[in-house]
Amino acid sequence: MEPKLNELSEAIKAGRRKEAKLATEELLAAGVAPEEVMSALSAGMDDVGRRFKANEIFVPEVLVAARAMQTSMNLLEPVLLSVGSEPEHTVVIGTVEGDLHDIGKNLVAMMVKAANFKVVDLGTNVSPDAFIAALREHRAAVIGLSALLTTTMPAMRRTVELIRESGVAVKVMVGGAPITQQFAQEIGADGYAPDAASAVDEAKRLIARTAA
Ligand code: B1M
Repeated sequence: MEPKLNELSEAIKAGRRKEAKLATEELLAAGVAPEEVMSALSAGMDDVGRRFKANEIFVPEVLVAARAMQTSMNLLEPVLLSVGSEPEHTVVIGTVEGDLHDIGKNLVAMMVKAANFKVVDLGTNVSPDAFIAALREHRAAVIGLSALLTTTMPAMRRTVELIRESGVAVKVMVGGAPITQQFAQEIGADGYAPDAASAVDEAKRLIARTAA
């Protein structure tokens, strides 16, 4: 299935949505693990990121690639979702105020859902007030904040500060390309994850710590 996985990466790079959809369907129908399909998607998007950074492509090309990736992710989601028991814990997740990037956050949400958590996804450009209101409404055990821009890292810091001031008891997990373990500690987050798979482990670790 290697050529088909490469074909999928190429379709993402070129933003060919229909091709990406078809390749994803074929890979899943052939029984390829969704995690492997996800790696092919990420490889395509990494290349898009590199070319965007080098000014070889611009926002419109990035957007069509992002849409193609989202189409494939929509097909992967039901396959990843466990058909197990009722979720015991809720995770509220969103991209911080001022930031419109959601592909990584969606991947994290998908993987966390697949690990049998209830996920409340608030989307992008989420204000601290909206995060806090959702935490109260859903009695979440964990909140996940995503940021992709260095310019929205202060919004992440502010969101953590306001969550603490609100007195809501919740574990805060942060992530996103510019976020580091050191920054997470600096802003008083409880946890940090560099990628979607680690975010699942981190959410579990934070919940186990609450229970202990
Ligand atoms: Co944007 N953009 N973008 N962009 N964009 C970046 C982030 C950038 C690094 C590109 C570059 O210059 N190399 C750069 C930021 C530079 C910086 O801050 N230092 C940048 C810029 C500058 C901008 C604009 C300002 C461009 C402009 O308008 N001139 C603008 C800002 C808009 C805004 O947000 N206000 C902008 C716009 C866009 C698009 C709308 C075109 C599009 C977003 C589409 C969408 O998300 N729906 C876009 C994209 C796609 C990118 C790149 C190319 C790809 C991001 C991505 O989806 N990666 C990106 C370059 C890059 O990262 N290589 C770039 C794939 C994704 C799977 O990875 O999101 O890192 P990632 O998520 C990972 C981990 O980070 C982690 O797990 C994920 C999966 O493993 N993770 C978490 C993420 N969230 C987590 C949360 C967790 C835990 C882990 O816990 C809660």
